[in-house]
Amino acid sequence: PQPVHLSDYQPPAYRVTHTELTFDLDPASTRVEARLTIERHPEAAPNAPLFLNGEQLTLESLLLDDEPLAESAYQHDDKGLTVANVPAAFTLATRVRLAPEENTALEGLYQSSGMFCTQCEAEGFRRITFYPDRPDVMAVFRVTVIGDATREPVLLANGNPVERGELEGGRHFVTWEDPHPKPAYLFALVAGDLACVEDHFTTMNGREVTLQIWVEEENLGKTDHAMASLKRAMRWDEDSYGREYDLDRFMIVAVNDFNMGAMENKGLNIFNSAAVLTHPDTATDAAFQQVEGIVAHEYFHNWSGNRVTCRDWFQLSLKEGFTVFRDQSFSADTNSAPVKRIQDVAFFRTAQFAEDAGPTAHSIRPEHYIEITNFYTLTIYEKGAEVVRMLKNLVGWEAFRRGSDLYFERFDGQAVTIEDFVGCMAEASQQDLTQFMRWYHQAGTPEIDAHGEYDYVNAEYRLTLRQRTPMTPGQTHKQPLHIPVRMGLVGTKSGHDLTLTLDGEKRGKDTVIHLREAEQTFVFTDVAEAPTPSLLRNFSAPVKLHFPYSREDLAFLLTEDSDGFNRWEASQRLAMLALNDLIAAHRNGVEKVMDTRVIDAYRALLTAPVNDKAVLAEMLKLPSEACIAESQPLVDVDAIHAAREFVRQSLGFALRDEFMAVYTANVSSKAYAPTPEQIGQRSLKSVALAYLMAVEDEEAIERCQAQFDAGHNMTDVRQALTLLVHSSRDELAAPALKAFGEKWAHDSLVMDQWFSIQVSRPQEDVLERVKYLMQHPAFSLKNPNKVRALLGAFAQNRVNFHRLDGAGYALLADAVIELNRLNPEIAARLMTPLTRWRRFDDARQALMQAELERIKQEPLSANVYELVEKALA
Ligand code: BAL
Ligand code: ZN
Repeated sequence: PQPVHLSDYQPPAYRVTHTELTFDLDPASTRVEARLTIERHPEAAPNAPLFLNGEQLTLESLLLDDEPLAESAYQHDDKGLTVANVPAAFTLATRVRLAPEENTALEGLYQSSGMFCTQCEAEGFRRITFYPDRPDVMAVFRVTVIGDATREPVLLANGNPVERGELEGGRHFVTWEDPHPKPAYLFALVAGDLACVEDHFTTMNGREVTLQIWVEEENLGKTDHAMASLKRAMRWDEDSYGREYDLDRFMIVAVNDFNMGAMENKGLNIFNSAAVLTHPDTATDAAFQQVEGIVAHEYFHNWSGNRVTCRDWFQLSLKEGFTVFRDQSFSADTNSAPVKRIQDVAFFRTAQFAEDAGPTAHSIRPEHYIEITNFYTLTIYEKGAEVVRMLKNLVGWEAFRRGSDLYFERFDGQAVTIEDFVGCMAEASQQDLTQFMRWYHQAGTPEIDAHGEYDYVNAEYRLTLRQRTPMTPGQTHKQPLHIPVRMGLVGTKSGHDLTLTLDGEKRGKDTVIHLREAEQTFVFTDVAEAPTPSLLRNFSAPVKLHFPYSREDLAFLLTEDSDGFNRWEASQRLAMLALNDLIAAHRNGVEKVMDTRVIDAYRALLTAPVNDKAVLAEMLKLPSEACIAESQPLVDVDAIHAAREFVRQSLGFALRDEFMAVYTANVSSKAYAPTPEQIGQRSLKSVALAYLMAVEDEEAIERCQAQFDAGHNMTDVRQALTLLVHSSRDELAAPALKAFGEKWAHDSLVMDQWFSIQVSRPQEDVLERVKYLMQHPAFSLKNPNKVRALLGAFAQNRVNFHRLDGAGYALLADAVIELNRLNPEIAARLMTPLTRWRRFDDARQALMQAELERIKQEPLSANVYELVEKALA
């Protein structure tokens, strides 16, 4: 497979103005007729050939202006059709056949649980019909779907239904029109036996919109939260960004087999059922929050993505980074803002930093790719969102909003670039964002080495920041970035934020300093007492910041910092210092000794009055093993696990009564609601129970068992089940797992949780268990959710996946090889942990490399090929 380069971009020579499609659905042989109205671009050469992408299609007929094209007039290969001589304006009609039932890649038109559905982003439409399948070709679509009236009573496509009727042989049809020109990747079709929950929304200009969520009949009781979230998101986008919905109806469909979380097709969002269905009995708080976020994300794409889309796939972050930023802001406004930020950052620093440090590191706007589906990454999405967040903070909300308005107005109905977006921000704010643009071009996580000195005599605090971005594949030389560092100086005696004076200018008690050079020193004057700096508040830039904090400094910031985010940050840094000592002790075979300062800090947290329970819960959580690994020069899986367990148990023993008091105080029999208050209460209770279960406290075991048996809601049940299953006592684990598995055998999404919980346990039997569960009737390699729940979760189980005999790697590689044939996109994602082999010790490196070499011997999909090549380069 050949790479595609951004520098090779050429505007399309031909544009499609109208696309008429007719689908005659059949699982084995669906007929697709397309009639495209095509115009040559005024600036294109008159002899420019017409190219239409098309893959895995059986071409039955091809007409140009209603005349059959001679075979000599066009070329057909495995990538598409090229027609050498075409007029300046014409129609092209094709008829093709395809087999949805054989489509296990879940791109294009496929079947899921008997229903037909589509996934076209990024390049799935070319598996449906011959078409210029690129986002800068935007057409008005009219789509007729013909199906079996019994098997497919519901026939959906984008836009509004304009005609329907009965046909011979028990067939029927519905015709849909979408008045908004769109690229092919936003096309969608769904046909099946679906039931619908309907609601309404009145837009800010008084237009009535019908809202529908289509699900399998048995899931009708699981749509309330998604619907409520949708309505909140619609209102929020009006209030925050002035964006109104633009069709008469907005539909969401839940499907069981889906590669992504969801897809923003115009007017017809298709969702992975895991990203839309919730019920207190079956979904956890985290799932409720995720559904809210994803529903909002897909809805927000209607503007940031659909009305204004990407010129080419190198611009993917244009729509994804902006939309993730929008959904994060929505969730922050709707729930607890500090907790949302803490959770997002904890995830980001674990997962995106790992991507940046590995062989697939790429800039937010990559320069080239082989397979674009490999680029739906944390860098494009989450780092893209961090960059948009920085932009908002740099120019201020008002200018950002003006820039956003300008962007939507100027580029409505167009396919544009990241420069267009940032250009609007620069214009609206009158700021020069030239250096800022480097964030989009430069890969890797910038690191800031900071140190400060207090000069008592002159009452000055000198803060020196030095930035560097490590080399990443293909990018050896990095330039200094514009890094906004939000900060305060906390008086070490008073515990108060000190007033900041920088370069003679009074800055209040919290300010942003701008690091633009490789090294800069900021001199604060009139600093009345020795301060402890609170740096990078609210994670004001996606960087690693190193400051030589002592444990006393951190214990101080943990309680005294006025910035909630940095109080959490102090808790994490303090824990990390202790963990690092214990990791070293483990490696050196020295007895482990718990740092009592951590115990004291936790005790202080547990006994102080509680402001926000959810924030407290986050502060009490230790960094995950994956997060700890990211901070290590070389990952020692066993030492990290042992150190973290040691800290958990030490805290559990030392603070047993405090944790029990917190647990007891937060038990509630109130009816479940996914409110921030209740969620905070449950998470605090869960954290406390986890520490108590770490030491297998007898009373805690009873409480845990009771919480499991009570079955009050899935959040409580899942937490209790996890703790029982992850305990060392099989007499606790086995019956609970069995009971849960039997109770929920009928519910696929709950069974996914059942899979994940058991393959995440630290015990050594996990590998055998994974093999056994792969034969379980509820498991299927063809279902991405199952793959993620079982194999994906296993690959996150660090001690077991990284077993020294290499059996974990071999198991994953076997699955990748099989999935490479079935579903290349999922195969590539599943393989990611193996690509990070350079981070581990020699023995593991060799084992992981050997598995990559074994994968490489296979006839590979472009997805897996690209990843293997990068991993072994
Ligand atoms: N556009 C693919 C799914 C999403 O990011 O919303
Ligand atoms: Zn998106």
